Amino acid sequence: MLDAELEGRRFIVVSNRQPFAHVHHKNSIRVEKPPSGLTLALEPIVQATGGTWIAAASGSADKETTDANGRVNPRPPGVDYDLRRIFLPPKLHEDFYTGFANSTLWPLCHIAYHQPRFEERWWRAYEQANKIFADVVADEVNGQPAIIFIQDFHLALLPQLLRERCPKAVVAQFWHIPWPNPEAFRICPWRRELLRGLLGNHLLGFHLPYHCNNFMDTVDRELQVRVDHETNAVVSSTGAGTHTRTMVAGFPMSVDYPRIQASANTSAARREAAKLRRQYGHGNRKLAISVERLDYSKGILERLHAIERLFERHPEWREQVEFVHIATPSRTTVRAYQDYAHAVESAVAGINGRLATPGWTPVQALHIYVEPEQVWNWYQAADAVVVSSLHDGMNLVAKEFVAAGRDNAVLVLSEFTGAARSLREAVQINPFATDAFADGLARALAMPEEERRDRMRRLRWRVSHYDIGAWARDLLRAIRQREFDAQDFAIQSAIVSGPGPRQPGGADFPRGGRLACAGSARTADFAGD
Ligand code: GDG
Repeated sequence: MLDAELEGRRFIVVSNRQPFAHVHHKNSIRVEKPPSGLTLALEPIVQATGGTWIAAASGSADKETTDANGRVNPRPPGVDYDLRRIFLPPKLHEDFYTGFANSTLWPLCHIAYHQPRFEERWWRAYEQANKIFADVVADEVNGQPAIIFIQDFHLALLPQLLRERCPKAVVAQFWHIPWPNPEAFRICPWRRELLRGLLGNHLLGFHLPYHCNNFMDTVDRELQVRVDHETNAVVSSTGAGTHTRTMVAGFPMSVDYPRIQASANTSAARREAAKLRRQYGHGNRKLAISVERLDYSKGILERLHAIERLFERHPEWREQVEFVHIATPSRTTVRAYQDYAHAVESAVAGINGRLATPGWTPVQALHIYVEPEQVWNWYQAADAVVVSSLHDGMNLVAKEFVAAGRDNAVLVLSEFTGAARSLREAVQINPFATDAFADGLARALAMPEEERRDRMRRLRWRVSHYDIGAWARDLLRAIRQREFDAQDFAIQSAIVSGPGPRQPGGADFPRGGRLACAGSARTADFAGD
């Protein structure tokens, strides 16, 4: 199905994070997959297209498992695509990844109450790392037609660097995190460089039309470009009378619904889920869980406050529910993440110290990495999953739970996630409003069986009708459409007055008018984002 959209061209995914790492374990080497929604969701697409994935190395045994051309060789069993690794010098990687990506761009875009830091040295490393990625991608493409699909905020400069070096390629990028409003973004000293880098894309995707609008408002404010709201495109001059056109569109990302559902419904998975319920819910208590990277944007402290408030305002739930929070350590080299992990540990200890009784621990914290299949078993075991993000581009945990959870389980979901736009049958909460959050938890726990089943049935319909396959197809179709439009654009420009932007209302986007390309139009039909 996806092959048809590619029409024989190579499909190259570029991200900082690799889909798997090789690590030394005792006396052998094992393959590890990162706790990343991005790689988990994209892997089946690269697998289905037999494409190539280019990413930074991260595992202790990556060198030994990579050949002289940078490719993982041999491929691990079950991997049907090439992984080409980039080995960034350690200091450069630290300044690029720990510094500019995670301590500058991540807080800047999430507006999540951690002040972004702007260090000149980190910025230089970010530029340098993007250039190294550009060298490797250009070498891989080798002047041939290809679709280059760049991921996320680590590689904002890469599209522009590739435009000249890969003239036959289509360059597209998906930005997995929110795009803030222009006022928030303008504090970044290198905002114009970042925006120019992103306008090297033929197609730039966000999860929500809301983020697209923020992005277009930002370029409108910061650069001398023409923002065409009619066709959702930004036309920028590249000098010498030539122009580039970047289509901006919303594609709400989703999950591999059939695979997750099938995995969580095997008899082995059900047995494991029952075991988890016996172990953590003691068979008769409700079991409410959370799954996330240990990250301040996920609102873990806010959730812990609400849980404590639940037991104050609704004491009938004492000894009747256990909260298990699975938070896999993340970005542990970033100071803010180290401090946050300590704050979470001490908040958990505080709640348990104040409320635990013999045989009942209100909150159990598992700060460990769990295999993906076991994460899905946890969803199957849970009576409720609680997602409390302060701001989240999408949040795939919510959608995974809908795929893997029981028919009578409840989703409690922060209204500040992208997922909340479509998952309307979740119990939606504001993580900042502790009392109301606590009441939302009580409502979810006390919800009658029939209502729970009805809500879950509707949620399943929404996620299964717009899963990761639909997302990938919509993106590839939009890329195709963008190519046709570019050809049309060149023809018309030549007829009218040589190269130059067309006026709004041209045929760039036949349906035109609203911020909805293939992705968001489908969403309106199927998922309601
Ligand atoms: C970014 C954006 C956007 C978590 N713990 C473990 C584990 N996970 C997996 C989950 C899920 C993924 O990590 C998390 O995905 P999210 O979407 O919830 O959040 P981010 O990691 O922040 O992802 C986000 C996403 O990109 C995709 O565009 O939705 O808004 O911030 O798949 O299951 N997986 C395993 N062990 C764990 O302990 N195996």
